[in-house]
Amino acid sequence: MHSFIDDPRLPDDVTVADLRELAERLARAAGDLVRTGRPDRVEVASTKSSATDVVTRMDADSEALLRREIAAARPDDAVLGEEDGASSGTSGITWVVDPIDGTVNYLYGVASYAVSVAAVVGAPDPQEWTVLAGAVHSVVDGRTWTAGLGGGATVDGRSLRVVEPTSLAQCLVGTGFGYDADRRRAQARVLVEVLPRVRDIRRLGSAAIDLCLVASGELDLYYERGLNPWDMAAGGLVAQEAGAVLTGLRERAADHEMTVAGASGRVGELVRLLEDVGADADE
Ligand code: LIP
Repeated sequence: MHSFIDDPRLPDDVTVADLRELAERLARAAGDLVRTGRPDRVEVASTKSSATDVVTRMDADSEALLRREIAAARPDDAVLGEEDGASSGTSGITWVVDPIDGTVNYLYGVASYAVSVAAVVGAPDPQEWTVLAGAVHSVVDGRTWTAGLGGGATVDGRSLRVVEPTSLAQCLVGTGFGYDADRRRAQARVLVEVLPRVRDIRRLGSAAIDLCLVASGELDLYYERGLNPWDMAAGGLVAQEAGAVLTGLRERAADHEMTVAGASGRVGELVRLLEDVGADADE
């Protein structure tokens, strides 16, 4: 297993454990803001890729807090955030943050939304970077998943290890849908093929939490097309460090085209099914 203790990309002044502790502190601090600052009626501040791809004032405030805290703790690091994009750094470490993952759930008050914080080296290309540490803080129930590369995964300090279900038909599978109508139509077509072959489907609305639920055994598998790097950077490491496989389709790594996560045997079955039904296309 690669040791980042002697990796030249890791600055001398920090360890993976340090980054993991900071990621947890950052995710919890932003989560506290999101929790305590949620108004009775949340307003849409703006939209992005479609009229349903919403941004709230709290998305912006949460990311601003994350950026302030990162600048205070590690001023030479870069940041890539969902709302304010990329800011440069000189240390080689980039913080990849989603200030509220599950924004529509936050807007409606549905209890599945999180703050996701990851530290990577090798940015800006997600296909080239390595996630060193991550934390996902579930705002409503207060749980926090963390992971460090080679250091395992925990939820609220409890170590996690995925268990292999006996068959695909026994698997509880999480998924999600995009904001574009044509993509949603294609995703529904894929769902028609997946649903009868698995135990059941859960569409919980936050990729970061979905990936962490795979790590903690509350989902057996997860797949989604169209994730952004900040949706999956921290949760993907948590899943991997809990023993799950994180992959794309057709020998690709997990990326915007497709992300699949779960115990190795069952992931292979789901990957083959998704490939057969063309789940990495919007036709
Ligand atoms: C969300 C993802 C979720 C997906 C939603 C949305 P956001 O991210 O975490 O998995 O199904 O459509 O993209 O937009 O709330 O940060």
